[in-house]
Amino acid sequence: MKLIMSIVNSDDAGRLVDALTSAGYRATTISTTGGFLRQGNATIFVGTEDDRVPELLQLIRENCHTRRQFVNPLPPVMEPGEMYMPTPVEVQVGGATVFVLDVAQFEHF
Ligand code: 2BA
Ligand code: 2BA
Repeated sequence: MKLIMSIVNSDDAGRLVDALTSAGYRATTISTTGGFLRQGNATIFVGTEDDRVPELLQLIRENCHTRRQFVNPLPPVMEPGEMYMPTPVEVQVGGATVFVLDVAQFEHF
């Protein structure tokens, strides 16, 4: 058995969970925050059998889209009287960041 942990854009999470449950997967979603952009994203956990992982990855691929976003980098430490003009930096975010973990034991009481 595997535990698939997917970090996805909040806008894609609902559609992805619908697709997963329709395909018979069980899923749990938690609200998370990206360390770099400090914006909300969603982390979806799915525990499933090894042979269902490829289909699951395909569903993630189909339902999560890549976006380009502009961010202002954190300002440097300033001396008194210095001025800082922030230049936005373009980053590519998502589709999805997916970790596939081996499950040592699974119980459902
Ligand atoms: P954030 O940390 O908010 O990162 C958003 C996007 O900013 C990233 O998109 C990446 O393009 C860029 N980025 C992140 N850290 C960077 C850095 N140190 N230097 C330069 N650019 C950086 P994605 O790679 O698609 O990641 C989307 C979200 O997935 C991330 O949000 C984070 O919450 C999570 N994530 C991605 N890789 C991860 C990893 N290896 N471990 C844990 N979480 C990860
Ligand atoms: P349980 O199987 O007891 O699951 C309770 C909650 O535990 C689930 O809430 C989900 O958050 C989490 N969970 C269970 N198995 C999981 C797994 N393999 N991976 C990740 N998270 C897991 P809900 O998703 O709201 O489901 C409530 C109940 O609805 C479930 O109780 C199950 O009886 C049924 N159910 C869930 N998904 C289903 C599906 N795709 N088809 C048919 N019945 C489903």
